[in-house]
Amino acid sequence: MSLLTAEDVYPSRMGDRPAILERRDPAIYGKNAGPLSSADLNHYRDNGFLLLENLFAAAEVAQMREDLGRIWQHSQGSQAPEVICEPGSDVVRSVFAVHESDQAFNRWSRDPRLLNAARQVLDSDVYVHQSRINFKPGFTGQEFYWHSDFETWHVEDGMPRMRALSCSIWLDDNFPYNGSLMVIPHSHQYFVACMGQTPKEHYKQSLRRQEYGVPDQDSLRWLVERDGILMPEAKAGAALLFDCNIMHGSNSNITPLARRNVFFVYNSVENQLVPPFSGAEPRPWFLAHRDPELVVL
Ligand code: 6CS
Ligand code: FE
Repeated sequence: MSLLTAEDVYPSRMGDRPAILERRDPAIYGKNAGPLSSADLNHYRDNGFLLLENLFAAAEVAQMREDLGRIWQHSQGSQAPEVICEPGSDVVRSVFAVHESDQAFNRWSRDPRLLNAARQVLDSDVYVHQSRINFKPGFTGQEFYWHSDFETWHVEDGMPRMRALSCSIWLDDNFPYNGSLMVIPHSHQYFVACMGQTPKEHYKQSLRRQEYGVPDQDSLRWLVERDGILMPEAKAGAALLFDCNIMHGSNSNITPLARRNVFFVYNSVENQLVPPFSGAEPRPWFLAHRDPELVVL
């Protein structure tokens, strides 16, 4: 595929009318052997996500919490652009590119349990498109409004097709009441084209609270009327694999119970980024890895 001629098969933020388009890519790319069973693959294909309970042992969760604690400490008061604070406060919300800045998270991002699952679903070698820690602390952790990650990665980063998989590793028990992730099952089969032009350097605002690239209410209603909303629940140590285009979001966390997670996005090497479909400058390295820095895992 030439970088100059990549066709925009998922136009979004082009006008003043939303639209729901059919997905034009498979969700499961091959029938390869790997850690996921055919029942797992079918569940992922039909629903757009797969919950792997107890993927990480208690000792690994304890180690990852320690690694995360170190990042939390370093990020306090940091002016680094990878550190994102909650809207309207200086509480740290997310830290991006931890697989680059921290050796321990670099190792976790290469964990064969995750990599082999990603390779199996995407049927190719993969690299880390984005990594982040979401802290969602007790009392102060704010919501993430409904969105498809792919919509942003396509418009703002130039990810051409839906051939990426996110993996969220849960470092706390996820209950219905501590700001856990909600997904609309099957929504990955539709692309909700959003309204409005993307402002310059939108990411500086959107990572605290997103305003562009958010779906309209009628489209959300349509998706939820068809397939409802699910909130996967599991103990710390679970990992949730989810398609890059599934519609998801989460409520704020007013409980005392943190909901920390580590998030790695694996993209197929056959789906490398092209210039953003918005026509704007690409977002910075810590949000979207581009050639020539690509490290195939
Ligand atoms: O803008 C992004 O790339 C990120 N924003 C959200 C709300 N979710 C996915 C991704 O980490
Ligand atoms: Fe997201």
